Amino acid sequence: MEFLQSPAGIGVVVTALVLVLGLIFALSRRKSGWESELEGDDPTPLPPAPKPVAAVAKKAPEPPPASVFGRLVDGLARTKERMVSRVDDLFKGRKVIDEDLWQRLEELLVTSDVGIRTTTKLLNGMRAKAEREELEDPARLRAILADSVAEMLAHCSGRLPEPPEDKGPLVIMVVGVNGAGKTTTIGKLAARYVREGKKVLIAAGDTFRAAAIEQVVVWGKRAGAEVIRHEAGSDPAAVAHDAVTAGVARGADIVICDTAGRLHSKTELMDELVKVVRVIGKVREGAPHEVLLVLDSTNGQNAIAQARVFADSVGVSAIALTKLDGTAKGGVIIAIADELDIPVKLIGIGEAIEDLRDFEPADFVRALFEGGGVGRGGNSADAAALDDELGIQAEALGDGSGYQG
Ligand SMILES: Nc1nc2c(ncn2[C@@H]2O[C@H](COP(=O)(O)OP(=O)(O)OP(=O)(O)O)[C@@H](O)[C@H]2O)c(=O)[nH]1
Ligand SMILES: [Mg+2]
Repeated sequence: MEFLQSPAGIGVVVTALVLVLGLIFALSRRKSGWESELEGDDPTPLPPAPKPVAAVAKKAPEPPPASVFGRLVDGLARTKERMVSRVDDLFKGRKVIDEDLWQRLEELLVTSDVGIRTTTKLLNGMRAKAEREELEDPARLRAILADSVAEMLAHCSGRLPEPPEDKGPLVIMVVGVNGAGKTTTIGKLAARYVREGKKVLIAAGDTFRAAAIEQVVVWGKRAGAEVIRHEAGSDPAAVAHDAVTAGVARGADIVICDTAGRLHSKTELMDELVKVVRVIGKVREGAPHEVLLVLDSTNGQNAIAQARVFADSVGVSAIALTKLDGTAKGGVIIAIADELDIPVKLIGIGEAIEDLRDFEPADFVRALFEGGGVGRGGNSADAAALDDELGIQAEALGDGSGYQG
């Protein structure tokens, strides 16, 4: 006590108080993840919905050095479990290839979302091969199945086009039903192009919800791409018009147009997409160069029906199949390859920025039939955290948005 009353003691107490107050002040100035990401390093916050405005771009983050093939194996773990592990169980202990085996294999593939039509085609080919080679060992059928799937998938892959020679931007329009993963795919794609040194503009064409525009702004900052936006509720065709015009004027390499999710069965909403396509074509001849349909693999066979309607309305030129990591329904990709005449160019195997891949059929089949290990699967905690950060409400992705009608 005496020490505390002495000048030296008072000095110590005052210094300690100053340190504690300083610490409390510093902690109170820290921002939440969502807040800091939206504001970036810029001390001035984004203006409230300016018309149209470009979001500030910052350097795209490098993806973490993960084993590329390992992530694919992880991502496909649940589909592998549903399809290939059950095939292995089926063959185990069997000595002959008989009718019962073929029937069970058929049932197994149909219930793995391969679909009846594609399963029949696969099995007819396998039966013919087994007869030709006079096969007796059921285990040999596993390799034949893997080859047949690989052959089917090989016909439906492709690459996104390069920016055209005339120096104008490549225009990619992204469409799909509500919550399929359009905006996330655009963010990942933009980041990839920026990493390759390309100048990217994103059109925040989902004007239906203000949160959808903010979501694009966050992805734009994360990717290092400019975002062209209008106010919520404005005409999506006008946003696309301004974005493509800006892309031409500013010498962008790529313009990616987001659109609001819509139920493929709502004709007036599909007509709105047709208008966006028309307007883009007026600004830049030949555009959009790619109409990318984003399909959610957890929709299984329903994805095929969606693809048919979108293709009839807006002429889909490529498919991105998302959420393969969270589903056992990845077998649907085989049906997509067989039933639709549209190449799958991209696959989504997680929410992280590097989880968008070019679709490589050979790697895909290898990961399914050869890759070992147990995957992360499911909609991970990462997903919830990212949704939180982006301000996405679970109900906003479902019927609650009202947009699907
Ligand atoms: N696990 C996983 N989740 C994904 C993937 N792609 C997208 N998602 C998640 O799916 C949810 C919906 O994604 P969005 O990009 O907002 O979907 P959207 O099609 O733009 O939705 P709307 O704008 O409402 O039509 C988000 O939680 C994403 O993180 C993927 O490949 N794997
Ligand atoms: Mg969206």
